Amino acid sequence: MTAEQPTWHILGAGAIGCLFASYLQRAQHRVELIVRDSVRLSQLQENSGVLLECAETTASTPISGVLPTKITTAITHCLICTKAPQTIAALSALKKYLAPKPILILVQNGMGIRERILQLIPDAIVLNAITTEGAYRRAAFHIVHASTGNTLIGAMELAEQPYAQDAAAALQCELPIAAQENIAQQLWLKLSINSVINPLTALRQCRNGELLKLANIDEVIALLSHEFNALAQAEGYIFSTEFLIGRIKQVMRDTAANYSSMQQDIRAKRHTEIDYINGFIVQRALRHNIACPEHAKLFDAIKQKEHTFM
Ligand code: KPL
Repeated sequence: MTAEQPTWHILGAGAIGCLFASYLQRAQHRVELIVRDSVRLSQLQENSGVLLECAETTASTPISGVLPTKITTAITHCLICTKAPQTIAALSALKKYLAPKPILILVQNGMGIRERILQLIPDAIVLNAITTEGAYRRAAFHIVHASTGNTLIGAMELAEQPYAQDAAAALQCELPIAAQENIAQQLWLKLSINSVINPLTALRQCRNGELLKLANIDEVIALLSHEFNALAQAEGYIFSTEFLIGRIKQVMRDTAANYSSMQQDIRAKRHTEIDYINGFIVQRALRHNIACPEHAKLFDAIKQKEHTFM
């Protein structure tokens, strides 16, 4: 490791944040995991870092944890692994510790956060990552790397793509991480998948694969994909509706045994990412005068659920 290697701050100590922290630390990167409060900091210290279960092995990786108010190393590179609704509040607390032109990499579901971060931190370089690594939390700072995947990092602005290349190169570790040129197209594809699977599984409280057994599922997917595609095209992203339908059903099959993140949020009575998934779609569609009644129905239904426990 050379002296120019950055310190990677990781915001969000959930399963994905801990997964990246562990693999980066194991590859001898400098890592600081930003934890919410002193209770969590003590848990991390008592655990001697993060316990990572992977296939047959379970090993602990010492990770340095830091409270948002106690950061001493200016944040130059940060992986943002919080959920979309928590991101702005978490970043606001860190604003005074950010170096000029910080590289902030969003590793989360949903769209619309980048614009809000740029309002808060106008000189930030905000990149997006899409990861298919599967991880879940067994206990505090004890995670299971359930399935291996890959992570793509890219920039929404062409001029910022070199930052994505540098970041992907600087993040080298055992996890496959690469730069992706057309990340925006990939993010829109992911949005189409999340906009169907997440609210439907949350409303039915079922696993992803169980959606395929619903009598009217083909009709529901087709309606949602059709609305989504009209918006995507207006935004300059070209897919065929059949392609979207095929991908959505493929992800339902590939992740059949999983509970989606929104299903888990509703079950745990947590705020969901609906504002940044179907809410984002409905809002963007308004700008183009495109009607998205089926997405609006899902948005309203999830909001109603949230209101019962907020
Ligand atoms: O991204 C997901 C999520 O749960 O948020 C999917 C792809 C639906 C997998 O569960």
